[in-house]
Amino acid sequence: MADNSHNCSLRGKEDSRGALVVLEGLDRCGKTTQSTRLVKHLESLGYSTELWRYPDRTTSVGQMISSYLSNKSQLDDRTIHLLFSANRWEKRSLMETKLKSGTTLVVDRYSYSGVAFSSAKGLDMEWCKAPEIGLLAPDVVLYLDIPPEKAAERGGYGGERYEQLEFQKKVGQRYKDLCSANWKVIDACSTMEEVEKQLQEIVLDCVKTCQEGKPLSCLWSC
Ligand code: NYM
Ligand code: MG
Repeated sequence: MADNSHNCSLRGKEDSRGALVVLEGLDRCGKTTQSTRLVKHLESLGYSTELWRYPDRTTSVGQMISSYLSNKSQLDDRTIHLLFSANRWEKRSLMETKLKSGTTLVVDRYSYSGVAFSSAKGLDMEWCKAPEIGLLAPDVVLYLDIPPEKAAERGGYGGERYEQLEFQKKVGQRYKDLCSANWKVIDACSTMEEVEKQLQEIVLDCVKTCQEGKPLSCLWSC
């Protein structure tokens, strides 16, 4: 029998990488503020970190999405769903390269937003998940939990499509259906500092595990 111990000890080093950290939640739950603060914190500890967000409105697909969200264009529900997904696919290989080079990515919204928002419109959840299969799976999903009514009170919504209380209630329900083992649910009604501290603890742990060596995996297998 071949002795695999040498291979096993090598595996850790080969799999050393940055962490894929995703923040999810309803509009106005504080994701953008918290992801920005989290990146600053990781950088201050010396970890190579980048802040990403979806939709990435800078690409041509992203511009179509942005125009739809600001009600400047109309699109069929399935069409816009596939555009959101394409917007993730167009960044997939860069995402893999960055993670493998040791950079941690803190991502403001990901596939779960895609599935939660589109299925809240009435599209079948499995149909919504299908185009996301094969994208990189996050190491942790930080769900900033807030009652839709509370989110609506926070300075109101910006007027983009989907920013309506009744719709957000449905989205919240879909997120609950999607919640799985690698999700951490954080009470987003706590103070900004409390939320920040909780996120830091969870993420630091995750970053260290990935640095020690953890293979990348794909949605929706875990
Ligand atoms: N959204 C976001 C989707 O409907 N599907 C997706 O795949 C993603 C990533 O876009 N209301 C929705 C959720 C938000 C809106 O996002 C714009 P943000 O984070 O407000 O820029
Ligand atoms: Mg928004």
